[in-house]
Parts: sequence; C-alpha cells; structure tokens
Amino acid sequence: MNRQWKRWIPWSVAAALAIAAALSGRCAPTAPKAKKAAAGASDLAVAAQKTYVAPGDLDEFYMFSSGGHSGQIYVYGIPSMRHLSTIPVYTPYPATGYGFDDASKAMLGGLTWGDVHHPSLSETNGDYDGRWLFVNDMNGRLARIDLRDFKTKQILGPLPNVSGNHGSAFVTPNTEYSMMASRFSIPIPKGTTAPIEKYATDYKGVLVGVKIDPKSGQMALGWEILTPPFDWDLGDAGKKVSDGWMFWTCYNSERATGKLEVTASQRDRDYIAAVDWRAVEKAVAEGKGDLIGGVKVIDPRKVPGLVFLMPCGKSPHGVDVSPDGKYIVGSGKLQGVTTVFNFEKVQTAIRNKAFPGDEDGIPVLKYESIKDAEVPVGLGPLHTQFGPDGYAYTSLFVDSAIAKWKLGTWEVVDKVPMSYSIGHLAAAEGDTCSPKGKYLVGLNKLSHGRHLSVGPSQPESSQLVDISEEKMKILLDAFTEPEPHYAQIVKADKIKPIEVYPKDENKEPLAIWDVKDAGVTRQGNQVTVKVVLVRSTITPTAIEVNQGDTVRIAMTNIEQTTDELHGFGLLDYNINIVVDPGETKTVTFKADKPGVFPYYCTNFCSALHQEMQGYLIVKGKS
Ligand code: RUQ
Ligand code: CUA
Repeated sequence: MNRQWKRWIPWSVAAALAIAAALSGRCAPTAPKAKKAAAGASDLAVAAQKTYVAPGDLDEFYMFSSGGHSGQIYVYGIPSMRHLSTIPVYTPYPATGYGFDDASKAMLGGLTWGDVHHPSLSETNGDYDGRWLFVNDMNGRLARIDLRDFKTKQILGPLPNVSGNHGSAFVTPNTEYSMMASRFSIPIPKGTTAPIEKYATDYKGVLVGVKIDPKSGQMALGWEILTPPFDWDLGDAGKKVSDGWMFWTCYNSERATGKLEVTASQRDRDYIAAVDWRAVEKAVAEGKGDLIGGVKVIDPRKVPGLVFLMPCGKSPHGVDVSPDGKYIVGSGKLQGVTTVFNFEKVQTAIRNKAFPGDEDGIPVLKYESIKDAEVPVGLGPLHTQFGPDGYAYTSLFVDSAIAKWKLGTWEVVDKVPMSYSIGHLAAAEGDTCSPKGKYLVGLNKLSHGRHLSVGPSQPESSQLVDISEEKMKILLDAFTEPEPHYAQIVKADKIKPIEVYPKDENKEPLAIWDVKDAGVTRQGNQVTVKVVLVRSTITPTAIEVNQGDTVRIAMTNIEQTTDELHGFGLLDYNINIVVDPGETKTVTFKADKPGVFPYYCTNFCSALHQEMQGYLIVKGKS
C-alpha cells in the first residue's frame, strides 16, 4: 500500500504543478492579445487565406462532432469551421421538429437526453464509405444516422446489462459491428442489486458487439462479454493486420469504489482489453455463452481464449490503432508518455501463453513483452490521430498541447499549444487506414474567454490546426455549445446527400399528393386528418374535432423543390412538426382542451408564408 502511494503521489504532484503552471499562464486576460502581436501580420494573412471559403464556395471536408450531453451531432465544414447543421439524435430538437412527430417520439422512447461522445462513420476496408454515422449514448444506447438525409433512423437500447456506454460507437473496418463497453459496472442482470461493499466481486462490466446489417445499417444486439468491474473507457477496432480484434482501455482496475480520483489511481498499470471478436462471434454461433437479461453473455472463465488484458500505464484513456494496424497506442492520462504496443508481439505472447497472471479468468499479458515504445509526448496524453505520412498526433490535456511524433522512430518532432486543455483531436480521416492529413481539429475543454463574453456558461473551444507542413500551425478558433468529445473529419465528396425525398419513395400509407384528398375522417372518437403542405396553404385550413377525440394528423409536404420545408406549429398543444420536401410525418394527440387553436407554417417558405395558417376547433363536451 505504502509503496503504491509513494509511486502515485509524485505523479499527482507533478500533474498538479503542470496544471498550476498552465493555469497561471492562461488566465491572464491579455494573453490572447500578446499572442496576436507576436504572430506576424503575414502569418495571420496566410492563416486567414487557408481557412477562407469564399461566398458560394464549399468546404473540402465535413466534420461530424459529438454534441455531448446535448444529445446531438454538430456538422461543420472544414476548413471554414462553419457550423452547417445540427442532427438531433437523443434529444428533441424543435428546429427540425425532431421528437414531436410520432416516429421520432417513439424512437426516443421516453428519454429526452443522451450523452454522445464518439461518432463513428461506417467503413469499407477500413476507410469511411459515407453511408452511416453511428453514435453512442451513455444511457446504454446506440443510434444510426443515415447520411443520405442526415437523419437519425434507429436508436437501439438501452441494452441489457450495459451501464454507461462510453467506449462506443467504434465500428469495425467493414462495419460488421459497432462496439460498446460499460463505463460503470453494476450487478447484472440489470435490475438486480448488491451492496457497494461487494463491488469487486458482484459488480460486472460488459463489452458488447452490436451487429450491423451490411445492406440496411440496421443494428441488432449481438453478444456481450462479462468482465471484472473495471471502468471501460475508450475503444478502437483493429485494422489490416489487426482486423478482427477490438481494443478497449479501462481505468479502475483496482476495482475501487468511493473517491475514485484517489482509490482508482493506485496501481501503476491498468489494462487494455484485446478481444478477438471473430472468435467471439464463432463461439456464440456454436451456442456458447449464457443468456443473461435476454442476451448471450460470454464468461471468459467458461470460454477462454477470446479476451486478453494488455497492461498499460496509469489509467489509460484513448486507445488508437495505427493506419497499418500494426501499432496500438494507449495513452495513460496520468503519465508523461504514451505507450505503443506491437500487435505482432501481442499475438506472439498469446500464442506462447505467456500470461503472468489473470483477472477473473482473463489472462494478463506481460507489459515488457508486448510494448514497442514509450513515447515522451508530454503530460496527460489522451488521444492519438494519424497523418498520411507516418506521423501521429497526440492530445495532451495537462500540457494543453498537441504533440507530433513519428511512428517507428518514436521521435517527438513538434508541439503546438492548445487554448485550452485539449480532450480529443480529429485529423482528416485520421483514424482510418488512409488518413488525409492537411487539417486537424483540437477539441478543447476550456475556452477561458477567447471570445466575446456570454456569461458564465462559456462555449467549448475548437481549434483548426494546419498539419500539411513539418511544423503545426493554428489557423482558427471556433466555438460551439457543450460539448464536443470526439469528431470525425471526412472528405466532402464521400458524402452524397439527397435534397428532396423523391415522391415515389414515400411509403407512408397516409401520404396524399393532391389538396382534394385532404380532410378529416372519423371512426368513433378516432379522427384522422390528412394534410397537404405546399406554398402557401395548409390544407385543410380548418379542422373540427370534439373534445376527447384522439386526433392523428398526417401531413405531406408535396413540394419537390430544394429547400422548401414547411412547418406545422399548433399553439397550446405542444406540437411542432417540420416536414421536408416529399416527406410525410404524423402526429397523434388527445384533443383534451376545448377552444380554437391556430396552426401555422413555421418555416419561412414564400412571400405568403405568413398566410400559411389555419384553425383547429375543439368543440367542448357540454
Ligand atoms: S472521452 S477527452 Cu468521452 Cu472520448 Cu476523451
Ligand atoms: Cu410554408 Cu411557411
């Protein structure tokens, strides 16, 4: 115990000193100004030119950034850093009517928030294919956004036994799976309890494979693996030589409870789990595993040979596989180095059964035998991205900087300060088999007033960095609402969105395309209203129902013209629907309030947009 503490304390002291040093420099309100004066005018002109996208021109890349506990995805253009769109996923979003119509409300399933950390673009042969974007939610869920229309199409979960789905939604190189892992261990099956004193033995973590249909993108729960109550953190799928394997970091291999900042930082090393997911798939297909909470769960004690633990320094956070799949980079956030493991060596150690120990039946590999290098990147390494030229970029939270280093020689060649306290970073296609280089975005946790003051709720700061030359250069500061974690940057020409829904693809049975079909039909107290939205009338212009009726309104926007959206805002009934060209949406509600309630188009669609209005008349009972 004593020795462990001695090992730990110098660390925390060093980290505290570094934080203090960083803070003293950063809080001075004059700091940004001083910096501006230091940069030459021509540097600024070059930076401005590199990020300037002239009116009418388009950005070269899309960036899909997680919106954290906003439950959304933010879409940016790179290099302009312009915010182009917000895709609501786990949260109602009045701007697009998401969470108000029947279909999206059902998809949200009663939860009105989610915490999105890691967007994951679908891949073919380890490269983004532009089809779907998968995103995690801490509430044990996964969602699929279709990049054909940038809309959320499926939310899976909350899944059984999963508590705190952080290590997610990482896809495998051919999008066979989107992976999940539990950050918070609980007694399983979910719904059972055990005293917190029994945490080390009775609480369990799970690693989860969510199967993806290669044609439709439809997600279905595949399998789970039972683990000790470690806090699983980040993940990345193997690629090329390491394809078929999945890696997840953990902290709290101490199995501690209480004040984790102390209790879970005692050991020198935690772990990266290495999972042979093809072998897991096979084992489950052979009928192995136990049914717990309705899902096949593999207990590594009963089914050995599928999961191994790679020791990694001090509460590792990010784990990132190099473009060729040979190296696994594990960043111990309480260290000054990032550790590079060699996949070949991991395989050799497994073949030789060189296991000095185990954790609840999961073999632990020997650190020295699988590690290639400890790269002295700087304090608080979190995440690593890659360039096209053998360079790696690691974010340093404590140092508030990005380190650039070379794979193979392990030489740190450059560092650039971030304002301030960088978390994730995203390089163009920087987590794929063929990174594009050019740009990198630092997703910083603190902005400390590098913008007009908006009060105490400060925006998050993102910085665009030029990585096309030997020295990294900061080009632009951008700000957003809380809270981007990870983001992915993809070549714009890989994404091919539609701009209207083709009429002949509309399969909604209540869709109508002619105003003469619009109107009210009644069966007992069930009322169906078919509505046409087209410039500049909502037909019918009046809807009469009785108090107590269940009213279903199906509205079709019959426009086939780009950008001609119409809305349906119904006052006092909390109904706000937006319908894209060619789309049909339905909303069902109980007309429980008598009176006259105006409805109107919410999207400014035409010169006579104001006239696009009508009345719902709910006749009282007496
Ligand atoms: S995390 S700042 Cu939620 Cu991805 Cu690393
Ligand atoms: Cu339709 Cu305004």
